[in-house]
Amino acid sequence: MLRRLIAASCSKFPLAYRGLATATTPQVSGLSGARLPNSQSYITPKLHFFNSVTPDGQQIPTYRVLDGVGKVLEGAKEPEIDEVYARRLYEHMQLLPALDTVLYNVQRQGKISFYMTAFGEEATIIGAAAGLKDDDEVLGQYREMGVLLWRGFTIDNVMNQCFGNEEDFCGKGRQMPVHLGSVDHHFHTISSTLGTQIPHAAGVGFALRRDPARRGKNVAACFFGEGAASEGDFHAGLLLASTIPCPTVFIARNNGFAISTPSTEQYYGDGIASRGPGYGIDTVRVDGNDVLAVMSAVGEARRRAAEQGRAVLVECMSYRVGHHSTSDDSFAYRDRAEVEDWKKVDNPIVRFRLYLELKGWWDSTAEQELKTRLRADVMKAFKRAESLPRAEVSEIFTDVYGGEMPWNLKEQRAELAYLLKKYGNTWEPWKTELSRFRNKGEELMKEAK
Ligand SMILES: Cc1ncc(C[n+]2csc(CCOP(=O)(O)OP(=O)(O)O)c2C)c(N)n1
Ligand SMILES: [Mg+2]
Repeated sequence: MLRRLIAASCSKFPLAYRGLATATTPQVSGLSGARLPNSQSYITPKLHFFNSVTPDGQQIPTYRVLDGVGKVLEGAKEPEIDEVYARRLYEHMQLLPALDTVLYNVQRQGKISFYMTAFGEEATIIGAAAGLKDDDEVLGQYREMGVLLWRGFTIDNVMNQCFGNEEDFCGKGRQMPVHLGSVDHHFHTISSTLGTQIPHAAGVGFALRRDPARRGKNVAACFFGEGAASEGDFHAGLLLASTIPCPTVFIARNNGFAISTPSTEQYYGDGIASRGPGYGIDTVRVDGNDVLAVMSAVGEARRRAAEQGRAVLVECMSYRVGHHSTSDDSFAYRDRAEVEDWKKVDNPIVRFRLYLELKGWWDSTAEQELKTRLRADVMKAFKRAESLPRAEVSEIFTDVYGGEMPWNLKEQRAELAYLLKKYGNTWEPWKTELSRFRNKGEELMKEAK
């Protein structure tokens, strides 16, 4: 009878209760070796509470390849990369602060509305980018511009998006700066509503698994901060990805802060990594300031995810050296000295440079040349982006819906056309604003009735 009941419930709930279908006849008794009906848990007479996923009750260890001065740790497996590849990693790590420094200041001058830096997280972001395949689908949070740059997204593309000019192919100026996206680079458009990308990434992984052309070849890679992991969407996403299951690599950037809230106030357990085993997900914690460790861990995570069609979780430990965004002053909630110490004591860029120097692949001349070149490239792109007009005003109504424009947008478009015709050439504030757009709103004015 019990068996028939189990079989009936299995056919109703084929996914979540699949484990029941294979369970042997339940033997709930005090005998050793007995099993409960829906679990492989063994029976014990000892009353034992636990609060750790490690057998010895210690915190989950942190995987590292390089020590603090760029030497390979004894017993660590050094990734097989040649000089060209190692320099490419380093140049991309250096490109991030080159862009961040200029764009942060450009925002301060009022030329762009907003900006977010990746100071301190260069190894996490570039290492993860290198561990993935360039056509894996990436769903980022907002600090992962480096993944796009690694995939060939240009400095001009970044500048155009931040200025929202007519060459901003990510969103034609309709998104805030750093809310990047590119179909060609398999990088889904950023939505900074925290956590939303996490269940989406489970769905993207599922879609990849269902596509015969990409099954076993590609994974979805989902980045999020330890703060975003406090959202319900984190739990929904991981549960979904583990039960369906989906080839999704979840990459937690644990940088110590969610704006002013320190990570210690985001969780009481052992970071984000301890949650993976709760969902039956293979998990690893990595030194996020060690680019080689991140690259190896994410590389192995993606291999497992693609091969097994299952989710994997990687927690990268780092420290957010910059302010949260241009809307934040982090010295209101942390000591300046703490930040200065982190920059010196564990700087991901310096650590990797020391590794390159030990290999004989880098020296101070190369360093100087790189910094000069990057600065020149960034400044050139900045000046160009600043000089370009915004897209036509009418673009505000395009691209959200496919097919015919819905009636409410048609109405709004007609109303704006009427207002532009009435005030656009006479009222000074509108005139000035319109001068920044291609064709100064004329294409809409012509439609005015
Ligand atoms: C749903 C939601 N709640 C609050 C915010 C405001 N907010 C923006 S970023 C942020 C902190 C996120 O911290 P974390 O996930 O650790 O990422 P980090 O900024 O450290 O990279 C908060 C609270 C938001 N964008 N979305
Ligand atoms: Mg954070």
